[in-house]
Amino acid sequence: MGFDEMDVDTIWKDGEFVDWEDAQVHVLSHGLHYGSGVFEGIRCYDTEEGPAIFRWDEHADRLYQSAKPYELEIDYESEELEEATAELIRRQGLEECYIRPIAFFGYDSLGVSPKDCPTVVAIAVWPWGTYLGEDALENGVEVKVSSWRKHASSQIPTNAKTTGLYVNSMLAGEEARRHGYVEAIVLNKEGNVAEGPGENLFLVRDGEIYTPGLAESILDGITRQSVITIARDLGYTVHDQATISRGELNTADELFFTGTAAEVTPIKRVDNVTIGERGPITEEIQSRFFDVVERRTDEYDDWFTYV
Ligand code: PPE
Repeated sequence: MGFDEMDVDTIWKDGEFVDWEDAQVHVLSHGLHYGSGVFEGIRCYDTEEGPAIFRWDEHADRLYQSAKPYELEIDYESEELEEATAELIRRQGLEECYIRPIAFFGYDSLGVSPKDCPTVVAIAVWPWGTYLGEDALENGVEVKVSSWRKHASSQIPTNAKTTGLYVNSMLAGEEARRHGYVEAIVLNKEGNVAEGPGENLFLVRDGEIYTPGLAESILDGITRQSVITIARDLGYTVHDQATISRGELNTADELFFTGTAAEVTPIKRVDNVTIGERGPITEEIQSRFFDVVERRTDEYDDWFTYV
């Protein structure tokens, strides 16, 4: 669904609330030419206490951390961006939505060096349903191991959520979809499992849970961190610094993706190998995750900002 079909009309840009169609940038903006921006994806859930933003602080921290290697100065405090986001949600009467803060080098001059290019900061919110298809959460998705590899973390900081990185995700995801799959799994330079184009990956074997470690060219997903905590609190052993070989995908008892957009999505097939319908551990974690984010439990209340 395109933005024009959505009931949203306001964007926060550089300190002001502007009409949706006025949130423009120049075609010679640095960020457009060189992918020199950082962004976040955050969800706000519909709860009995009203809209609740999930893990604002962690997302804001990651935004500032992502900007550091690029010396991209973000002249707004987390609290200011959080208040602007809450105001966007209130003004547009949204009960639940996706939140997209972005900061990038704007318009001044071109050339790889951003020199005097100012930082543009914007936040948009809009309704965003299930990421990987209507029935993905229940029935799982079919994925293809991509022929594209993830950037090595010696080539680009893969733990920074940088706009330019996502052409790699696009190549992997579109390749998978051209072959009839819903999503890709991307291997790292060593040929081990990294993550999806926009998701982290978890594997279940013999009742224990594994997810690639931070040195495997992954984004340290906030859903990943939340699922690790939730799974441990449910009593599971979670190996969160695992190295997972490609072959282990085939012998997994269960596989699932995590991400802000993807939430907790089971994987039912990898290439020609059937993993199976949503497994019991995936189901337990997924159901607990939705109980948490939709606030059907009092636990983890410090993960939420009520709008
Ligand atoms: N890895 C990548 C490469 C990634 O883009 C995401 C989020 C994750 C892992 C999971 O991170 P987290 O959201 O903090 O749990 N992908 C975002 C972008 C999706 C898009 O299509 O745009 C997201 O889920 O918001």
